[in-house]
Amino acid sequence: MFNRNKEHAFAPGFRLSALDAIILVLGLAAAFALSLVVLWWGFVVGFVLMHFFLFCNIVRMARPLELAWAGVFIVLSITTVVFETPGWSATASVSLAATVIVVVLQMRKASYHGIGWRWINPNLPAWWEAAKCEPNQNIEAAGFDIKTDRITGSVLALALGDAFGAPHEGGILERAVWALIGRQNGRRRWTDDTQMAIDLIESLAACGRVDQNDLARRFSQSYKWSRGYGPGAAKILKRISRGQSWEEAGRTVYCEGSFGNGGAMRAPVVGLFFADDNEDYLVKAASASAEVTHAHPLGREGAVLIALATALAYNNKSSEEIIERLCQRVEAPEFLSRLRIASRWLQAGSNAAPQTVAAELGNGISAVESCVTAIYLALAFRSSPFNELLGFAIRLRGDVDTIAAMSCAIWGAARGLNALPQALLEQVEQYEHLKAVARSFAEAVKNHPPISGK
Ligand code: R7I
Ligand code: MG
Ligand code: MG
Repeated sequence: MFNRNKEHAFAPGFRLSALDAIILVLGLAAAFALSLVVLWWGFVVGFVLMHFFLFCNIVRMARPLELAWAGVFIVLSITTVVFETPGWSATASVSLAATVIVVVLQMRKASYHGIGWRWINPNLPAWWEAAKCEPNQNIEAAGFDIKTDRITGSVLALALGDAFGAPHEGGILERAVWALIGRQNGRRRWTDDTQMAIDLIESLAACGRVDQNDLARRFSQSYKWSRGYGPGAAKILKRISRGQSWEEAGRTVYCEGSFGNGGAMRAPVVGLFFADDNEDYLVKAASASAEVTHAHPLGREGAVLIALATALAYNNKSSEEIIERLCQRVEAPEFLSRLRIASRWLQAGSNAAPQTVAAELGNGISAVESCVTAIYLALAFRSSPFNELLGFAIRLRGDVDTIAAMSCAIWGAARGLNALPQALLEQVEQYEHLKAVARSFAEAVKNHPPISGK
């Protein structure tokens, strides 16, 4: 059985020790030799040996399920030997049915760590980390709080993607500026992406809904040029600070409002907050949260896609279903064509190169050129370690902080806090404060009254 003791290394997947190999080889030789004497002797030894291999090495079965299977097989074998009923073929058939049942039961467990665990149980690292911290507790029985894990994981992953992506964002000038101001007390500085996500978290927790006036006030009060806001967003927020309404300010810089990705980069927070609510309501809330600074239909639709993808990932929907639901929701053909490409790549399991992703899906500062890219990355790396996702987002170039923030937030909603590398988290500016914000947000999400429609 999977050992939760922290002294043991995390080593899921197929396993074969030298002793296992010796037992298998000798056992098979013995089965062959016995079958030459009495056929069913050889059958019994070979059948048991194959199950030993399946349970211990392939599926890594828990002891109680192994014993249950062995009980069925032993009872049938004894009655076959003593009373010649039900016979060896019935014994084999019933035992094989029992094999299927115990394997399925094992694969449904939060601790499943046999072959294919990355696809079957992608939350295993989170379970392992949690179990490792509390070796004396039975995490499954204690009800591992997956909601808190995923909400805090998503928020902190957003900040990680932002802080680690920021030094790579934009052209040579932006990178030179960041080289000068990108550290805060030796830790990695985060940018507008994280600041606006915090503002949105605090507003949602205080108001229980998207309150655009409250949001405009918080966004404008938090504004600091050194967080690297987009030029249009910076102007809008300064105008709001000077007393202009957000409705007016948002349309004076760009007449239809901004189509930048600034509305989408904070939208994972909306997806988490309304993940258990009516989907139409979530969509309206995401659009309204973006409208305060990004009134353009494409700016708002980018936010809707990111919020919905986060909510679906949080609810453990398959990557196929997530893309399908987004395709059904989306209105702008610019997003739809990119979603179709992402869907094709995901279905084919093809690992598109960073240059191909940048060329076909985009790596720019507009919502159209970044939102589907972020969704694709989160899903393509869903079962991979966090560092692989972050590394790919950096190699993609362009608007790295924002694409990393959005994709990491969606990834974090699926994989949870315990899948995030602690060593990286501790390098992020104000990590302890961010963790406290994420934790109290998780409580606010879990406690807000359900919204069934509107
Ligand atoms: O969208 P926004 O808040 O930018 C966010 C980005 C993220 O990468 C952050 O990390 C930060 O670095 O900036 O900022 P906006 O200024 O609203 O939009 C970004 C850019 O999109 C603008 O500077 C414009 O170049 C472009 N843009 C538009 N161009 C023409 N017409 C946005 N809307 C328009 C438009 O209507
Ligand atoms: Mg930024
Ligand atoms: Mg950016």
